[in-house]
Amino acid sequence: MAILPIVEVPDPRLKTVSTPVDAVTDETRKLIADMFETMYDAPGIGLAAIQVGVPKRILVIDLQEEEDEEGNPIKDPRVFINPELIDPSEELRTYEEGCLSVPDQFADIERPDSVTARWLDENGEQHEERLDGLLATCLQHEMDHLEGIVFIDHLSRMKRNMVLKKLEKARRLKAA
Ligand code: GNR
Ligand code: NI
Repeated sequence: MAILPIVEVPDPRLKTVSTPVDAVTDETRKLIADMFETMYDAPGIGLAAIQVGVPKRILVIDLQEEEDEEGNPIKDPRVFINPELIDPSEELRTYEEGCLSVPDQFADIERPDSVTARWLDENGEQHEERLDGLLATCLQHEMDHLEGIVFIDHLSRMKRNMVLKKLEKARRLKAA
């Protein structure tokens, strides 16, 4: 397993439309293992393959919402290969989103509150499930990455430029 470098804005690779996985192989499973290691290390609750430079339609998510008696997060790893969204709810919900490719920047984004998702798991088996809450939000955020969209692309140009300026400033401070 390996922690992979995370691609950050304004890297043009984040604008790539990722291509479907045609067969789930050992190579796919190795990438997925590396994606989980990278996501847990970051730490983040989701990661799309393009965020580690691989333009394939693969996502990993772990909300880690549950804790054990010692207060340590209980792992709940979920893999989504070639995911599709069906039947998004008319009801929207606003969540303050962040992204490992836009480090330390957050903004309110409105998305459908619940969605039905269809996807393949790491064994190539198909799943279909109605998802809501943070999982629905996170899945939609990750699926945007597969289309080359980052959450700040949902903001007005003025708000997006504000976030990008703050990010540049934080990077300059870090480099100094
Ligand atoms: O770690 C992450 N947190 C998060 C918070 C709210 C909505 C979406 C996310 S996903 C993000 C990790 C990431 O960049 N995935 O692409
Ligand atoms: Ni992201």
